[in-house]
Amino acid sequence: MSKISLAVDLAGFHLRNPTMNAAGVLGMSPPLLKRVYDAGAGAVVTKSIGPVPRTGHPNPTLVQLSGGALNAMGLPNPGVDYFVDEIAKLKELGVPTVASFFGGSVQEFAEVAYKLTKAGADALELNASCPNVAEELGMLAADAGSVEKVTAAVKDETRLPVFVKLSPNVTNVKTVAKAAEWGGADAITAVNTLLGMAIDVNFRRPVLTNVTGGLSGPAVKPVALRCVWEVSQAVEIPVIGCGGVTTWEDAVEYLLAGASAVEIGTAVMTRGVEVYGEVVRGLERYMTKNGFSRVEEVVGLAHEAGRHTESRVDKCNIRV
Ligand code: RRO
Repeated sequence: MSKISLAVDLAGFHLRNPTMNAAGVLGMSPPLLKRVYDAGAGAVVTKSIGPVPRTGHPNPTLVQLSGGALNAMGLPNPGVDYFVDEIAKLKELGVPTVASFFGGSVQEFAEVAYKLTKAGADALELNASCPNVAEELGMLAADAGSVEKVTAAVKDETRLPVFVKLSPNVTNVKTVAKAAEWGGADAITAVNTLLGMAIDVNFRRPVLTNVTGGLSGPAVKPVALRCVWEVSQAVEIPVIGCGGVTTWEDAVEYLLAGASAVEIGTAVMTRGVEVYGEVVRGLERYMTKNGFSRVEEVVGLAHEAGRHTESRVDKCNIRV
């Protein structure tokens, strides 16, 4: 039997295996992200970086729930100019780095992308979907036209692969994914956190100072998996699955749904960075047992079995 390769290529960005951390997990410190890589991830993703430093929301910004975690960090970051040196350090450490970023306008997105490219990032993840800044920045991913415009402006400023990270908090994720593809996105990351809230029964008020936050972890997996399924039907570019991956079985589900790679975030809180190696080893065993020699052979396989699940709306020739 031919030797198994776990390597994947995302629009020219080569990964030794199809796992990365989800943006925000373990922040952006080079030594911490190096630990993710050393633990087995194929590449690392930074916390989202913006044009200027932001302190984020006041505490509490994170609450652990039975099915995952709810956060309203509020995009805390030191600003792109500070981060230029951190990218250089990650390069020195030999860690393939995806720089996640955001802006408050089309122009700001483009400027940050330009700076991150010059700094030496290997790929960019355009965060169109932070759920925690609705007032100031607007939730870009809710508007397909804006997603297309921002993506096109970013693509004009960089030669790097651009992954556009979408929100599950929309009526039709396919429409937004298609808009990103029209704007020139090289891949879609599906999806960011699910908007939610928690209330403290003793204080009788919301736990998070921001009131609402983004839910992540096992509870969101069925929603995120459905988004990957739909997005992979709507676009030709690769899809990166994100949402509640904790075990290798979760990762395989995402591949079968149409993802070419997965991002693992909240599981680090419960399983530590070892989760990356565990998922990779489990995936390798699964491929060996089932006779797959390349990850691509697994991608989207469940669609072949699921043709009968096409909805009546899809058959009605509605443009997505
Ligand atoms: O910083 C945050 O509050 C945050 C971001 Br940028 C994001 O993309 N997703 C999320 O759940 N929280």
